[in-house]
Amino acid sequence: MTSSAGPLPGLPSASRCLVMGVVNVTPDSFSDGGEWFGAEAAVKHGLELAAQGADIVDVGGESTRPGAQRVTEEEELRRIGPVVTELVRAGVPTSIDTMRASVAEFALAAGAALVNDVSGGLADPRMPRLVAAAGASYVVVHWRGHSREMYARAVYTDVVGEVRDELARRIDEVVAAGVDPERIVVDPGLGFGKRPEHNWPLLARLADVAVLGGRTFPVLVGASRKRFLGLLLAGSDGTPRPFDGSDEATVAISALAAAAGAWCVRVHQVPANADAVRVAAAWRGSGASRT
Ligand code: PMM
Repeated sequence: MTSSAGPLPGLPSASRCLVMGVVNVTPDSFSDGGEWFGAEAAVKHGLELAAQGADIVDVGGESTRPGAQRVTEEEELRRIGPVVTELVRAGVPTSIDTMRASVAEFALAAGAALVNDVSGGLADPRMPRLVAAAGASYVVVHWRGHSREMYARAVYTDVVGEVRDELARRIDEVVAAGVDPERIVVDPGLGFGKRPEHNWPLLARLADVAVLGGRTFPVLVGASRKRFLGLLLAGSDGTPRPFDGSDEATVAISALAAAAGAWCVRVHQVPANADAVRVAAAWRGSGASRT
């Protein structure tokens, strides 16, 4: 796998793994819900993430935590609208984290460079055509259903093989809808319809996840603060680490994923992850030469 996939328009080019900082404009996202709920606080946070070294800032207005209820389209637009608009105006490469074509359409018109659709085009069948018509870049995430039902569908006999097959089918469909394959990023969807034991093999085999239908795609990894890290780091009494207690583990994943050739890591805390991807780039770069 290579992290130097061709440059995606409007996004920094990938001579190292990129860092995507997360701004959840939600009262209930699973690790930072409520913190950046107001538009002003969310814009300020996005600018801070960019100043700390985020290459892209990902703005979302709907929580996808397990069990979450959907928000209305109007509410999602109300949440993300001013935040995307202001970040773009400030020159920050911005992505929109949404499953709704209407929300993506607004964000793209406002200047967002990337559509990050955790459903890979399954939640809103209009999404792939919209992305194609806009000529936008598209993160296709592996997904098996909305938050309410996602654990019921987390049943695999060969998680890497099944995720690859299902992602390959999604890619065929979005390409058939007109999306340029050069603008597709794939994401194994850690935690989306996956239990903790499913996430680890996907991470360990990122290079396999990248190669679908004979083509190598840039890979995005979203492990930051996810429950499987809290469970890994549980105390001796079995109590999972709280979300913000898994930031160091997130940095470890970023270093490992970047060293394995990931295109981008999506994280809540930028500075240490920005360092980690640089360490990985030096590590990968010197692997090519003998001393
Ligand atoms: N995870 C979340 C939200 N958006 N997008 C991509 N591409 N990949 C992910 O793994 C992902 C995502 C959920 O995490 P959050 O609620 O902490 O943002």
